[in-house]
Amino acid sequence: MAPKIFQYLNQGLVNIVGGCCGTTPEHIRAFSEFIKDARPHIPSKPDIKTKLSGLNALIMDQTTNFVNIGERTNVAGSKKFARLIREEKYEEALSVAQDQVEGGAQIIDVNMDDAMLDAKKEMVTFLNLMAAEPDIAALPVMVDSSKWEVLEAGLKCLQGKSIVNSISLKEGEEPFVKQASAIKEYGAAVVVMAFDEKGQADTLERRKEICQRAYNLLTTKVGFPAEDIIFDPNILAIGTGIEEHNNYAIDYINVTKWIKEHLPHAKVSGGVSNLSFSFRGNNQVREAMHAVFLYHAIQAGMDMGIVNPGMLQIYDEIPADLLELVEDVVLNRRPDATERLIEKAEEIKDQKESGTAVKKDSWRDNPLEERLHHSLIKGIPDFLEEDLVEAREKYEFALDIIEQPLMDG
Ligand code: THG
Repeated sequence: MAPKIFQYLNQGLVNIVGGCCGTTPEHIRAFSEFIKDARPHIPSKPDIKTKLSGLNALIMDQTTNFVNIGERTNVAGSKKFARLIREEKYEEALSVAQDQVEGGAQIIDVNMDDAMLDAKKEMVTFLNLMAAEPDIAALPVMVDSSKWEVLEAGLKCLQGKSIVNSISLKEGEEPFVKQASAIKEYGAAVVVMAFDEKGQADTLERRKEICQRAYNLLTTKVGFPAEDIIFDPNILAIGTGIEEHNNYAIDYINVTKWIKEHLPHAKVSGGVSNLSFSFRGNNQVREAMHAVFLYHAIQAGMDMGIVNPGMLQIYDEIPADLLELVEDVVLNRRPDATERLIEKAEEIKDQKESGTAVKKDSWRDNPLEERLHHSLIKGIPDFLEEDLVEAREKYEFALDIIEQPLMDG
């Protein structure tokens, strides 16, 4: 036994050698001969990476591309989701999360802030339901609320390593430090908004100033791991017709570059759909704006973003004329950029209205059995009622439906 242990010692793998039932003083004496000059195992230095998780790990390093955070499970950001929560249709509300997973979301943002809802109660209910769906529970969760008690209630439900969205210096340093310490204790990462006692940062300088101050407080006073800090330097609406807003996207892109250079290991995120609020109702233009913005922001170092994952346009597929107009607005390239894009948006809208109806989910055109399989496998309850009525006509006994198409699925 002693020579066997010696092999491990030589490879530097061993911390402690001892005996168990069956080892006698003679064994221990033989071991101690071998280990006289041995050195204990030296643990390798952990590499500093942002590590998040649900049931699966999401480790961010040089090989990770931009990380999509699903925005749709937000009562303030989706009329449909808000209605489902208000009506307590949780099964269907879960399918909103499921759709985002299928659409490519790698993190799920959940927000229940609504004056008509008990946000804390809804957060706890929904997070617990999400935890029971394997595809959804695989992902890290971003608890999104402006209320600390909601964030903390959320943290208590979550397994793995989640993200708190968000804290800021809005109310000064004391609550900021206190909340950050609690988040560290819970083992979560944190989104820090560029907001302080004076308000929301809307220039490049203000963004830098607040991010630097928050970073210093977190890394020195709180001892927060720098790789668990995610800055959100405010993606604000552009193309609003107000001149002061024209440089918002550029400022965000520039502060992103600055954060990556000056605040080691910190990550950069943002709510991408905010950018196009003034083009609400025109998704083609909105998606083109998001694609152009992300194209430049990711090059500047943006690591992750809250997006509608199923609706991400590809930069290279934007029609050339639209691309030029959108790029003029996003990059603030000419004073009449907004007017020109509005004109184009009207034109696109008119074309749409004279066109045919939007295409529905194509899997709904498949035969009955395949639709049942799809619903079952993906956990989509929305069409079960109509499909089961059809199945009851086709199959003689209800049990046959279970034993055949459902079991096959
Ligand atoms: N930073 C951080 N967190 C955030 C934001 C941010 N959380 C919320 C928000 N901003 C990001 N989420 C959304 C979600 C949806 C939309 C915008 C931002 C959105 N929704 C459609 C709209 O309003 O037109 C809704 C359409 C519908 O009802 O389906 O655009 O910046 N840290």
